[in-house]
Amino acid sequence: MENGTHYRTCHLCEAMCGIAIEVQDGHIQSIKGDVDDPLSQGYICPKATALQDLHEDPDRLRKPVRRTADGWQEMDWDEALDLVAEKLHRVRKEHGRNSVGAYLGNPNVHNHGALIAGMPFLKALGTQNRFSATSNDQLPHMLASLEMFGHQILFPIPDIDRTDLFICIGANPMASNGSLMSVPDFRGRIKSLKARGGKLVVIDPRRTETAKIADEFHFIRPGTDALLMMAMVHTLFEEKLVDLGHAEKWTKDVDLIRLASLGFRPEAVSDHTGLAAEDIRNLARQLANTRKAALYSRMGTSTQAFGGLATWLAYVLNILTGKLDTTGGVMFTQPAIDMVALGAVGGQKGHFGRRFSRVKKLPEFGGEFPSSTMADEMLTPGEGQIRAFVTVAGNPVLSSPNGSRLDEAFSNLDFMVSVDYFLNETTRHADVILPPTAGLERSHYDLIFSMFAVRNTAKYSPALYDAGEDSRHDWQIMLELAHRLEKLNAGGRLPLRMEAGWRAFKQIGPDPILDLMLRSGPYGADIGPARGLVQPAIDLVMDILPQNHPVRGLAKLSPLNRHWQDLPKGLSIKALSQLPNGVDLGALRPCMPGRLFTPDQKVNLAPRRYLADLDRLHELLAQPATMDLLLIGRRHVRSNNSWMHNSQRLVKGKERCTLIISPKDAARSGLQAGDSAEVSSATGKIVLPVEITDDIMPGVVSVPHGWGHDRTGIGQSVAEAHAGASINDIISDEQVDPLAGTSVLNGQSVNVKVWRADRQRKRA
Ligand SMILES: Nc1nc2c(c(=O)[nH]1)N[C@H]1C(S)=C(S)[C@@H](COP(=O)(O)OP(=O)(O)OC[C@H]3O[C@@H](n4cnc5c(=O)[nH]c(N)nc54)[C@H](O)[C@@H]3O)O[C@H]1N2
Ligand SMILES: Nc1nc2c(c(=O)[nH]1)N[C@H]1C(S)=C(S)[C@@H](COP(=O)(O)OP(=O)(O)OC[C@H]3O[C@@H](n4cnc5c(=O)[nH]c(N)nc54)[C@H](O)[C@@H]3O)O[C@H]1N2
Ligand code: SF4
Ligand SMILES: [Mo]
Repeated sequence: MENGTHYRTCHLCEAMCGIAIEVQDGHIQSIKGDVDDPLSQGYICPKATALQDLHEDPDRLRKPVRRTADGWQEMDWDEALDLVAEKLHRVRKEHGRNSVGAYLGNPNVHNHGALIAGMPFLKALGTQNRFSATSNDQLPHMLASLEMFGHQILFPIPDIDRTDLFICIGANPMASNGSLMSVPDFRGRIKSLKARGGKLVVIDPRRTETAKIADEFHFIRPGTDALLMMAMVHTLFEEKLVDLGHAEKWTKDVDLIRLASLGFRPEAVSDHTGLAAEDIRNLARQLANTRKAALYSRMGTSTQAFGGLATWLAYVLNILTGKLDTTGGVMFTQPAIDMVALGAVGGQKGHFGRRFSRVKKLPEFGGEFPSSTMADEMLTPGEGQIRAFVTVAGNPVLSSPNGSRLDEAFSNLDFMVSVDYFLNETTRHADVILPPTAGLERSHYDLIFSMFAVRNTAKYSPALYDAGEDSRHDWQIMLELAHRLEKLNAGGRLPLRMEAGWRAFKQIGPDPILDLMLRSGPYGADIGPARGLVQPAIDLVMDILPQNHPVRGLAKLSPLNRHWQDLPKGLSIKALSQLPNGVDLGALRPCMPGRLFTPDQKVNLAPRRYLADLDRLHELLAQPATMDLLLIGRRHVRSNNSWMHNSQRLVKGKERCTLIISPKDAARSGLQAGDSAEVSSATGKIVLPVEITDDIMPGVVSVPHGWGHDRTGIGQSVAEAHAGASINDIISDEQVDPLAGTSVLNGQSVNVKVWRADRQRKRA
């Protein structure tokens, strides 16, 4: 590797910050923000520098390992891949294809190789028992987009750089750097917003880091956002503030929304939400009366008992006030690889409720069942029970509700394999762990988050480090397993052309396909010259891709795609390689109604399943406001879901896995500064230090997720020394939002009491 500066994109979170890595004699000297990156313009958060720690981490697995009576034993790749394929095949043959379960975790989405190879891998697994982080996360956004716009990933993104009013509900972008809104340097962007006379409003049960830079802040009782938003809708109609702007022509059922809102006067929801009626009215008035305004909602409003309704209503409020698809409102990103269009061409606009899970009859979304029912499917005997499991880049023991029950479920399987480079709370249950390369050892292109960014940009980075002969990328592991499984399924032999297809795919890897996607995309270079060399290989690959694989749609797209004629052209991997800082494709642009995917080309403002779910909201309102202590989550800028805790520079300093509690509730529980608290629910109990502060609403306590590294048998020395406790050990997997099956990660009831040291016990 050459000495000098290597530019790439940080792949840890959705913000896609550009980084500049200084390398000397093969060693990283520094990791800094890339001032020439068109999206992040030099901003990075502290996690970027920890990419070096991840790369150099001695605890990171680099060879496959197998569990034996004498501990973990290294294996050769071929031996490991053969063994895994054979075990999975055997279970499938004996117990049917749904006896294999699969969970795909968050980092897959930051990995274009895993995304491209993921579909043939899942097809080869052939199971309907698929799960992912989606149902602990953005499922309500996907369902609302599917029902209203006809496409599961067509998300309205705040045009934050041009808006004059940003209303942020249930999100903390100062810590998270945005989600379904890739927004590096949120602080800087809010500073600019204020400098142009704009305003930030935050609504959250905790006075978060984002709330602290807001011009207006309101506490809200967890789980009541749908009531607040319905009352805002009510105000819009009552005060004749509804004005859809150009969306009027292509939006239907406005009157159904008016009727639905009738029962939700601001006065009626005030007690439940904790907001004064006049404040609710003012929120609606500000949104309506500010021409460039965007209302944005995220984790706090999606992963709760009324997450489906609240997320839908956030979209509705933007539409009723004419903010959809307008400058400074909420707009649709038009990235260089348009996964929205590709998905549509491949018949992948999304689907919901086509089948229901075996045990709890929960609906599938996009072919996945809710993660809250994963343990049910493993632990409940009968036809279709999951007996073998595959995890790829996921740690559900810490990230899904009722982690202890998942511990039990995973430890009772016939076989488990994890594709992951850490021995952690989940992978410790595996029989074989297959460790992929880490971020700096592979090329990078943000297929997914480029679609959710506040600006159109594109960037491709080659691998910084050569991965070496004896390592495998995620995509290689997936393709190797898929190929073996398909072969076993076919009785040991595949037709010659299929065999050639697998070999070609493994040989070319994902990047030529990425190149084709770029060239055939809206800013693409002419497809012609690209075809020459790789086309025969790609033709073979097409043959083995599932019928609905988005890549199959490439042939039908072209740089001359009707809706995109005015865009700059010329992108390919080669072109992007010459622009290592990335390329700016401009601010968000209006693109409706041309980008609607509903059959009638109209926004469906009042889908039936949402109207039907309003009965539950009426019931909530009819009951007195709860007096229970409600648990919510939080994120910290130096933490990343359940991992990156093995980096000393990230975990150092003040303990972060604490219970945040108000002085009032602390006094009621007899808690004082310096104490530890036992937080319990019907699901379990955890112990953690308390932080007593007025920054949280009385009646609410907050615990971050992703901690709890004190389980036995994990191999991350730094993380174990900063173990913390797992919030998901006290979150019930019985509670889901019935609308979509999303986990209720915020707003469950808990009890809190003082914890005394003599009761301490290490977890099994
Ligand atoms: N209570 C509560 N629970 C939550 C949340 C919450 O707010 N509150 N948030 C939810 C959300 S939004 C999410 S997205 C989920 C995340 O939860 P998961 O999807 O389960 O993922 P992570 O916790 O990020 O764990 C990532 C795993 O992938 C491994 N890994 C990292 N990079 C790679 C890679 O390149 N390849 C492979 N093969 N493995 C890799 C890591 O070692 C780690 O084991 O957690 C959810 N859980
Ligand atoms: N540093 C860091 N960055 C991350 C991650 C990380 O783990 N660490 N994870 C990444 C991932 S996978 C995701 S999905 C995104 C998530 O990004 P965000 O959605 O911004 O995530 P959170 O910080 O969890 O913000 C949720 C907020 O909702 C509030 N809240 C809880 N319950 C309620 C409620 O009932 N109503 C309202 N109105 N608010 C409520 C919480 O107090 C919290 O402030 O972050 C990404 N970025
Ligand atoms: S905010 Fe931090 S973790 Fe996220 S992409 Fe930027 S540098 Fe990486
Ligand atoms: Mo997430």
